[in-house]
Amino acid sequence: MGAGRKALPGLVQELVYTVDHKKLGMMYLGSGLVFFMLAGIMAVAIRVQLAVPNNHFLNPSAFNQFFTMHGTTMVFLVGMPLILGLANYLVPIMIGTRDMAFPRLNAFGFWIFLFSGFLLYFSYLGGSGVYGIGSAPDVGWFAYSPLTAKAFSKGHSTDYWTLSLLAGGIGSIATAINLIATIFCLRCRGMTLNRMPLFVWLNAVVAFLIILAMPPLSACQIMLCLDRYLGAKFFDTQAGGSAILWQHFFWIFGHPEVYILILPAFAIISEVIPVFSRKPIFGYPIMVMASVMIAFISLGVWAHHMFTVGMSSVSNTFFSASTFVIAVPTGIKIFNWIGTMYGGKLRMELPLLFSIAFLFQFLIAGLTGVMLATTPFDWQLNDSYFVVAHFHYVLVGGLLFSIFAAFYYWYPKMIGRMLDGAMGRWHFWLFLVGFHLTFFPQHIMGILGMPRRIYSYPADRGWEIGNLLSSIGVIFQATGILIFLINLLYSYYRGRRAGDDPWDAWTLEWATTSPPAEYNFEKLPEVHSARPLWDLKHPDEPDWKHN
Ligand code: HEM
Ligand SMILES: [Cu+2]
Repeated sequence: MGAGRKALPGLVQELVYTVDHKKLGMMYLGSGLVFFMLAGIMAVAIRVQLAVPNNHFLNPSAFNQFFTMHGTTMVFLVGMPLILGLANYLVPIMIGTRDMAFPRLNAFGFWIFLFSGFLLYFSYLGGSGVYGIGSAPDVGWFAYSPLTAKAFSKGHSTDYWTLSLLAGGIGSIATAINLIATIFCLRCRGMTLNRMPLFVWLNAVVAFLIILAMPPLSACQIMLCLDRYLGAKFFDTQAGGSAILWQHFFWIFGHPEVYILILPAFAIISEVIPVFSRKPIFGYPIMVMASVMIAFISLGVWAHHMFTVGMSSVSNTFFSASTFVIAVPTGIKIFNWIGTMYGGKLRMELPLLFSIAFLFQFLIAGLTGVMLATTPFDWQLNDSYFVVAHFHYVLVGGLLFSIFAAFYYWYPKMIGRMLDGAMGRWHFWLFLVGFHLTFFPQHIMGILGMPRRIYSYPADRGWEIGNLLSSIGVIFQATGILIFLINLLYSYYRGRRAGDDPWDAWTLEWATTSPPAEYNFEKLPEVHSARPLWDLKHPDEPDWKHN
């Protein structure tokens, strides 16, 4: 970057050939942002359609395609690349090494992710019969059987969806294996497991979760292909198959997937809060243990998505109870983050602002989650807008807010310039207000009985005000995002120079230049505590004296 910018063909060639974890990390982040814009535009279209009763802005089939593509894109093409991009970029530098364990596998992981994204969007070109617009997947992001059967899903849109997820799963498993090998084999001297930044710990846990949760997804995609192409009958109830089988496979993946997306958010928050409170993280070993517990328990709660399919009451009770249990380690974490801030010298910079909003919003998401885990409550509100509100508090209020924190925190490292603070504050406040305006009323609309995925609604149900507010909120959110994107570009050229360590932070990525050199460190570092840079800056009072 900086002075020696390359001409476009040179740059493209460099990116296509690269196996450098930093470039691949930024390519993940860049493509994640592009897909984020696509999925965002679809979200806006959905909300315009639902803003007023009896609306005809979209036609019903376009509506079905939009919410399917929005959900699928956000989970697999926005959430996944943004978290994997950050992990790719940061993990090797944070553990003081020069690259991932398998750089070529790393490039493979990125390209197959991008391929899976193209595959999903090519569906718009491959119509049923005529090749035209209007044939994207429309079976919802969890694609329940029997909607995906040949009889109900003609043409190839569902095939694109299946193959895209299959490819994406292979890519994320490859990257997860790579992260595990990197974290467990390539740490610099002195970086024992209990000195690793929590960011690295949590990404290790996420990598294990990916390896455990993705194969069931791939398995059920393969079964669906067999059903659709070779006349297998896995999910065909009329031929002795089981529609519920799909749901079990899907949610054995789908629930841990939520944690695959939210543990990296925890990882980001766990780096930001200490640095901006000027205190080490409170209860480091407990944080690690709680993360491992969360991962374990998350593998055993999948059927809380299935309380209404008619499982036995023993199953319902088991899955309800196991879901409650997960609130314990999560609660511990929230206490520890607050404990870290408590009595600290808080610097209200943007990374901390987004982190505090995260804490508040994730708490609400957790509470509505516990409510939904209560079987009779879920019988009432399953597939209502209450659920839409809940999962957006997790995914937007949790994941997305923490990703913004990450951008403000690490952009200076990646680009060498600070993001503009004034634009950052506009982004923060507009997005905060818009987010709550959009998703808070959806709790109430759900309680008033509004089902999710309806194309339109009559005017006499009492849902009008909620829906209108919800759609107005989207305008705020979109404006905030627009300012953020402009900021990313503007600061790339005009931002204040960052220097190596603009936040006076403690982990190794701040020990190298901004942006880091090709090989990260000229001489690999050696660490003596969990805060190596603190030790350097305070030779009289280093951390390692105390532990
Ligand atoms: C990272 C951010 C986001 C993620 C991960 C996400 C994820 C999802 C998912 C998984 C669905 C379910 C789709 C389905 O029911 O088939 C969904 C639906 C929806 N999302 Fe998002 N979303 C995000 C951001 C947004 C934003 C910013 C908005 C509004 C501006 C939005 C509005 C909607 C709407 C209106 C639906 C349809 C609900 C329904 O009727 O089922 N989403 N989203
Ligand atoms: Cu779940």
